Amino acid sequence: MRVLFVSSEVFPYSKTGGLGDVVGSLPGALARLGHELLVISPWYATLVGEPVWAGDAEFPGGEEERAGVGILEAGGVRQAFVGLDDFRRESIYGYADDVRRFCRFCRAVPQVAQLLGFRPDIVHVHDWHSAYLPALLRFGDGSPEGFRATPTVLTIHNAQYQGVSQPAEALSWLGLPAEVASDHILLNGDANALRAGIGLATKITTVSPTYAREILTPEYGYGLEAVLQERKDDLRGILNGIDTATWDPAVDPHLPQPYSLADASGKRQAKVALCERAGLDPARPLIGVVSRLAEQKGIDLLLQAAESLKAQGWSIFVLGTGDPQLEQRTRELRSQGVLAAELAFDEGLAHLVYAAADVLAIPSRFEPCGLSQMVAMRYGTLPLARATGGLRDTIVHGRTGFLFEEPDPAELVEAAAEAMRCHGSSDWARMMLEAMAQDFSWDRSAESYVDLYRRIGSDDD
Ligand code: NHF
Repeated sequence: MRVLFVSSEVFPYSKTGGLGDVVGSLPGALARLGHELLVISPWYATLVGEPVWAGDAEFPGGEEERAGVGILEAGGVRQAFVGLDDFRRESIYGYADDVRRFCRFCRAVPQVAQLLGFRPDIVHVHDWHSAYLPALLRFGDGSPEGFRATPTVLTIHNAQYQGVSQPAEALSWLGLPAEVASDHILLNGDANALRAGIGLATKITTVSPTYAREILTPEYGYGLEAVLQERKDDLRGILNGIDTATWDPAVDPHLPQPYSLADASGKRQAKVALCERAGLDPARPLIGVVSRLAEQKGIDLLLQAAESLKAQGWSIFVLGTGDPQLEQRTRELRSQGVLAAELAFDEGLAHLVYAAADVLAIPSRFEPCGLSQMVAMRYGTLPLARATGGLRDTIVHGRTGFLFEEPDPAELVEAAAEAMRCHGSSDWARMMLEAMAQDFSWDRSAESYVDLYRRIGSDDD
């Protein structure tokens, strides 16, 4: 099958979070199963890599509407990058006109695929940034021949971010007629990209079975629960995998000494290296945090619990950037000696923390899938996590990690106390081995996506 992926992020070219990781590794797994993949993403000023110029794609919407297209090929997957002046900025997101920027990107996508001679059997879009594509393919007047009827899949990586704007503006950015808004785009008076994708994609997936159930409720649906309920029969949770070649302690170049299930002594070396760097005592058990510093991730809960965790005997090391208030609180606790932290986005240091920590804290309020717990387990680091979304689906309490139910610092502290009692015992060693032996590769999930694509193709679902 020919599958077109469309995403705002693709690792290693662009990434702010797990979306980039997933779109960076799932297409390769699909290609290994024999499918033909093209991934289209924006050509940011900050892009990592040097695409080869492939020409200009003209797309509907006025004289000036043309995009420069660059291509690269890696791991059996073709990558196309859409060059628009909108993407020549310092950051990927965070601008008042983000919805307009990604509407324009979506409008260019069919023409970019056409320029490259790629006629997809399936268009697979990810999160709100590309969620207007099903509407554009169906109702837009500029899709190249054959694109209009192409089946679409929308994967929701995070239902909280929806791409909201004024309805009249969205219609003009997309070049769509007004009746499309009332039927498919409006939610509570606003134009909502994710709502449009949910209503119009042929199938919808999200990144874990538990999150697929959770988003049907007001607590996790962020206002989309009713639309999702309507499409319940077309919604499926498929667990993410991780790139097991990148995340492999046996060959990880960021570690002082590689290690594996057979000989985990390099894990100790990693801990010594991190503790030296951070001024921590390597004899104490270590809780690591590698996360966006955001309310979603429950970082506020961790910071509230930090003193009690320290009193239990833990050291804490936090790596991440994000919400200025959470960054400030982290700095305060660091200056009080409660924890160590680096407020940075540092891929190499993240590898070291995954290896060095005894426990990785993931106290998320919601977690569509979560990748860090899978990485942690592969590195023999036991997750200490809130039982939600993909965390619930991938961690077995008392066997491969420690789970707590409510997003409450007291519950986090209690679960950490259980982990502390277990630490150093033969149970701990057994848990580490079981965690390291888990298979979080993409192979199984990639097959689930192929199964979904096939069902759409054969119309028997
Ligand atoms: O793993 C990739 C990621 C998820 O839980 C994560 C999230 C955003 O919040 O699917 O997307």
